[in-house]
Order: sequence, then C-alpha cells, then structure tokens
Amino acid sequence: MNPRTIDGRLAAGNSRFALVVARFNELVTSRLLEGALDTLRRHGAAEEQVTVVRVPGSFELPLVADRLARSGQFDAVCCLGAVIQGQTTHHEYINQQVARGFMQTSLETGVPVLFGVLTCQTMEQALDRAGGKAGNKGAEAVLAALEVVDVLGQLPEAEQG
Ligand code: DLZ
Repeated sequence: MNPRTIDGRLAAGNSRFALVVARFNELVTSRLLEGALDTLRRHGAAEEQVTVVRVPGSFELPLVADRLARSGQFDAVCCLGAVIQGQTTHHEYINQQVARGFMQTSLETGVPVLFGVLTCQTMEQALDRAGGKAGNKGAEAVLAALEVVDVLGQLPEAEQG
C-alpha cells in the first residue's frame, strides 16, 4: 500500500498570521508571544505577514479571533493566553468556553484558530510551558498553524451549499 498522503510543510510561504495575546498573566503570555514570533521568523515569515493583537484576558480571545478570522486577511489565527488556577474559580468557566469559541470559529470560517492557551494550576507550571523546561506553547501553536494552513492549501475546496 502506498496511499496518497497529504502532509503539511512547515514553511510560512506567503501566508498571513494573526497572533492574539492576552495581557492577563503577562509574564507568561509575553514569553508565549516571543516563542510564537521566533518560530514564525525561523519558518520564513516576514514582519509584514504577522499581526499581533492584544486583548485584556483569555476571555476576550474568542471574540477577537473570530473577527480576525472573518476579515479575510489571515490564513491562521493563533491565540495565546494563560489561565492559572488561583484563588478564584475563574478557570472553571473560561477554559472550555474559550476552546469551544475557537473551534466554532475554525469550523464556520475555515480559518484555523489555534489554541495556545495554557491551563495550569500554578505559575511555575505556566512558566515551564512558556519557554521553560516543558517547551513553549506559543511556538507549538504556530507550528500547528503552519502545518494546518499548508494541509488546507493541498485539500480540495469545500463544495458550496
Ligand atoms: C479575571 C481573570 C482571572 C481571575 N484570571 C485570569 C486568568 O487566569 N487568565 C486570563 O487570561 N484572564 C484572567 N482573567 C481576566 C479575564 O480573562 C477577562 O479579561 C476579564 O474577566 C474581563 O472580561
């Protein structure tokens, strides 16, 4: 068996990327953004192919991502945030809803919205995943974006209706 196989290449090409970054827990999200930008640069994206949009917190990510995805100006939208379980139950309400919002926008628009939101119990765990010993989730979100954009470019267009 040697089936036709479609693999995404990790190259920016002429694609345009939006990075939406939550300011809440900025110590963490600024590192996610650094990882994301570095990964885009390393894969050939020029400055004019990348737009960074800041929002107050992760709760605001889906709305802004949705607007960007529907603008027709971007091939992928990467959302970066850090929801850390503190002394509030905020995280219980936010994580699934945010993920659901990204998924909904992706499916409705055909523009991939990537989940680069850390959902951690402690700040230490978050920092580990923002360029520390457990990698950088911002960089991972961009890699996923590059791959999916390329895969979508190789797939047949969806039929109308
Ligand atoms: C209010 C709040 C809290 C308690 N925790 C976080 C968090 O851990 N991560 C995050 O990105 N944002 C948090 N926010 C802010 C909300 O996402 C949102 O910006 C505000 O509730 C205003 O809508």
